Amino acid sequence: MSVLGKKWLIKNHDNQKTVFERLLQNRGIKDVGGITEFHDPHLFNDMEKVLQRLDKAIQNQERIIVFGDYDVDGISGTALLVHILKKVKANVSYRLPNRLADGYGLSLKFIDEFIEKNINLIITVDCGISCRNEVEKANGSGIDVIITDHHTVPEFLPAAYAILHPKLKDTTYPFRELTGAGVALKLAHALINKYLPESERQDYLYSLLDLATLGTIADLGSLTDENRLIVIKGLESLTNTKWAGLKKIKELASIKEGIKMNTTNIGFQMAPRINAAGRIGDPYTALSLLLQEEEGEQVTKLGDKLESLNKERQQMTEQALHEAEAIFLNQENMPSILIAYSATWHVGILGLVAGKLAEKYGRPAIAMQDFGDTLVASARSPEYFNIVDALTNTKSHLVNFGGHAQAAGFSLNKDKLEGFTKDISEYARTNLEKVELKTVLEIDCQLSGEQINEDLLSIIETLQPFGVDNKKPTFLMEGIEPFFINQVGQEGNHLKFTIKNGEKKFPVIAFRMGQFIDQLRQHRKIDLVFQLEHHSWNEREFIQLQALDFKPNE
Ligand SMILES: [Mn+2]
Repeated sequence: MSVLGKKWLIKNHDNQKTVFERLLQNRGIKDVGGITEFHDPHLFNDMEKVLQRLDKAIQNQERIIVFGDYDVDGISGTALLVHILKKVKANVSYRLPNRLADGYGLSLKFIDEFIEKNINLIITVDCGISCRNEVEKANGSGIDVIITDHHTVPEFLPAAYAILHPKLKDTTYPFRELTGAGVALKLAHALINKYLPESERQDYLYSLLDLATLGTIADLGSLTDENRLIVIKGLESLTNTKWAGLKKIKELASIKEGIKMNTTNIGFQMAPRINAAGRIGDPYTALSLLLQEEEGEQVTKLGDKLESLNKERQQMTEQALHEAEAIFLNQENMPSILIAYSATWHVGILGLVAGKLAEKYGRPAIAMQDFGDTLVASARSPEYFNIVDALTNTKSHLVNFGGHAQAAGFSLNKDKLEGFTKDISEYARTNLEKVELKTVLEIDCQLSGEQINEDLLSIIETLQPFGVDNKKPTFLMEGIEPFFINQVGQEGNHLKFTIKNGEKKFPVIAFRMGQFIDQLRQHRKIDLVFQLEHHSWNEREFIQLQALDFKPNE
């Protein structure tokens, strides 16, 4: 058994092929090139209609409101659309819901608010496709609604003035996997082409790409086709970003200006800071920061606020996780579905807690905030269990529920908790009976020490950016000898050692694996799963293995 208790899955055993051929085959691609030009924004059926309506609004200085979502995708999509609308002199303002007070999406009370504020035109970002009632009400009050969204298309569409959505049934748009910020980018692109002089177009589009990239990565967009191009160019743009707010967030994450950016910088350093605002604070803290035109006091103030929210979010998540684990680890057998609730857990961190539990224990997990009479819940699940099916099966206990196969949200009255727990536990037990409850570690292929060299590393680099549908290449080496084993890091959390395979030696870093030092020392030979990277030390650059898991070689 591996030290992390994971099931290792080698995707490619075809030794006739080169490592690179196997990496391409595993990703379902023939070459790494991909598309080099953005798709024409006019391939969206309604784009021309949208441009004409916006032209009229700009000419007459009608009041436009951009209504976004409170997550990174919604916030960065809103920011980029507001930037371009200001640039073309539209009379534009913006509105975001509060997760706690308003919940997701456009609700009727916002339409009342917009009627009162004499808004003429609403443009949604990353939401709206399910808002039939709200659109109807807006229509009745003489407000036009343009929907830009990427969420699951319902059976009946809202009667909006126009809809930009890559998954509409009759769409001619060639790529379906744009995120909310990606769809907003396409509208921005069309506006740039229509209003900006040709000499400015390319630079301005380039400057919006870093915002679109934040949304694309944070929303786990498939890094293929146009998303891949957005992210490649957006990461370049972010290296020396034009926006004061993004500069500040990079500074808070200790990322120096001019240093080449990667998807990990965004996914683990920048996006969590932006998300913290929408999770446990006010999403405007993040949006206002992204909208700042110049560096200065305001940027510092908003940045500091975001940083303290993010620290608080981290502490809250860790504390809740600790409390949840204490419940399960005290039980004799860990249940097939993990269910935990507390009055002190904030709604904004429930998804993070459930996600971490599901990932760590390889089974569905539900985290709930207890409001006394009601409970609000987030559920996460590994790919072998459909959580929406499970909730559908137990819906007689629930007030409402919704989501995807691996992530859902719901609420229930407390007097139903016992019945719900019993039924969904039974459902999970039955459906997971034949499943081995282990998280799977996918491995591209096996390697020998001789195959690890600079050529292989440069080949791997051509596959970047890494993310959804294009994971960073992961390898296995069997029967290797570890030596010079040391605990490193402030509390000895990490391991550093050297491995020998054939004649070749390589340094290895194993983050958060300090606790396994004895297992490493006890065995003369191990099997190691790792990724390859460059590491520089004392102005020298060398190849380092980053360990993901290991087990004794027997
Ligand atoms: Mn989204």
